[in-house]
Amino acid sequence: MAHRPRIGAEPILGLVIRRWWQFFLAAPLVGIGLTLGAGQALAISITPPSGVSPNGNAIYNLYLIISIPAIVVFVLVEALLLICVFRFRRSAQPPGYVPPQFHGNRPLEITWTVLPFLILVFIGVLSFRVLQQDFVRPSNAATGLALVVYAHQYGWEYDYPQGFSVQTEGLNAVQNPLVVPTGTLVRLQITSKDVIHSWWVPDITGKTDAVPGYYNYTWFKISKPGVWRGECAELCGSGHSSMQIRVEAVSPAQFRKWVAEQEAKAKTASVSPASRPVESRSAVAAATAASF
Ligand SMILES: [Cu+2]
Repeated sequence: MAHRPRIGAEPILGLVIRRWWQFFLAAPLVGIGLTLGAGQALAISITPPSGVSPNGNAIYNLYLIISIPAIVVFVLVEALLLICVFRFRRSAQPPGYVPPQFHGNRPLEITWTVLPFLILVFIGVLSFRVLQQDFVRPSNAATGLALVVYAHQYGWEYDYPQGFSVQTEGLNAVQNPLVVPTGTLVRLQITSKDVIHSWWVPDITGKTDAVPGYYNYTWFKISKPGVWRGECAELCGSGHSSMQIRVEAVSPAQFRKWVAEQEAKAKTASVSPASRPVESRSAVAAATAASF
């Protein structure tokens, strides 16, 4: 029988020491409870947003599918660990007890090698299939609106095919959102003017790196009007945390109205659309401009 210390003058501490294993078991549950409670209070979810664009939604579904083997493996491993720790603990065995000695078990070893391998292959294949969809450049015919995005420390510039641009600097993305029409496939051609950044709005799509001298593509097709926020997802300097993104989806009619306003503003300000890549001004730009 294990020796149990007595602390009569300190009943709570004594209780903790006498029932240490119960507290040990309860701690993770209390931790999970506190995390969920705090998450709810702060409106934080343990799952990603379900997505207002097909590719964002595919990432959400991927997360749910991968969670199934992850939770099964977690529960199995933790249960086996706790069973071994408590059931076969030294203090529960007679003095001089030596556990049974095993020297290999081929079926068991093959199983615990092959099974995790198959689970990882399943997760890997599924992840590559879903995530690469984000970076496939949509064809000109499929694209409803082609934008060119320039990242810089610490803001974004969105060049519209109609000849004007929306610029954000740090936190003022709230006043200068990227406005797009609903139900339209929007293609982003993303690059950077200085260091590597990453364009990420979790409700809409995955992360797309903005790399100097290189163009990455992503796309989205937002199903309903609304405003969604995001941020630069690549540590890019001291102002990284302020490099906010705001996307506002409006109906095609409202979008046309907004475009007309921006064109009028651009005319009066006589903004020069310098250093735009060739593609944005070419046939694609003309085609997309004509559609709005
Ligand atoms: Cu950045």
